[in-house]
Amino acid sequence: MAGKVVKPGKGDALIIVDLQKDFLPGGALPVPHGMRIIPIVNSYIHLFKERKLPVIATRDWHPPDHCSFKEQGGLWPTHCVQGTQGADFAEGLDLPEDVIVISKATNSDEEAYSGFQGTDLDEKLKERGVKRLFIGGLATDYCVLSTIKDAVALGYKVCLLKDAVEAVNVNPGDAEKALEEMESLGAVPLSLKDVTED
Ligand code: VGL
Ligand code: ZN
Repeated sequence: MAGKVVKPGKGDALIIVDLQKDFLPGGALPVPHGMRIIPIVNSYIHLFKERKLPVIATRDWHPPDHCSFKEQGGLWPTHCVQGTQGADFAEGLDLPEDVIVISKATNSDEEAYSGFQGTDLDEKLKERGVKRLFIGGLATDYCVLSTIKDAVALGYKVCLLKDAVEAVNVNPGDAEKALEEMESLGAVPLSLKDVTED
């Protein structure tokens, strides 16, 4: 779409979903090519900070016996255990000093893919007058998808940062399916050039 320029301004916020070591190559639940998005996410961060707009980073923050782990009968290898290195934000990620960190899936008996589920994210956004969210991170087909579904349901306008997401792709085609679903819900797909071009 030529000429699609969206300038982040008042009422906008950036949400970086689960850009943590365990979701990157070498981690416990690596997203293939997850590293690719780090410099791009950093460019979005710099743009939002320049404009004094809120930057939020969600993190998967599980207790050691979380129900999503295979040992507990869940789907996933043990990952993002609270306080471990794997749960740290990615190396090279330029989170600002005043980043708002949202920890999720912190109860043993409850899975939470969405950054809104069981957190005060909605409250924090409303306090700051946020109406539109620019969302990227990991993984397209799980936590990004769920966060965007909840954001739309809560009435936020959503821009999907298409160049700043990567998928787990447990089944081939999951990424495409998730992208289609998010767009059909009304999430507007954008790339860096759409927010930086004059
Ligand atoms: C995620 C699987 C398990 C994600 C979190 O951040 O997308 N995926 N826990
Ligand atoms: Zn998890």
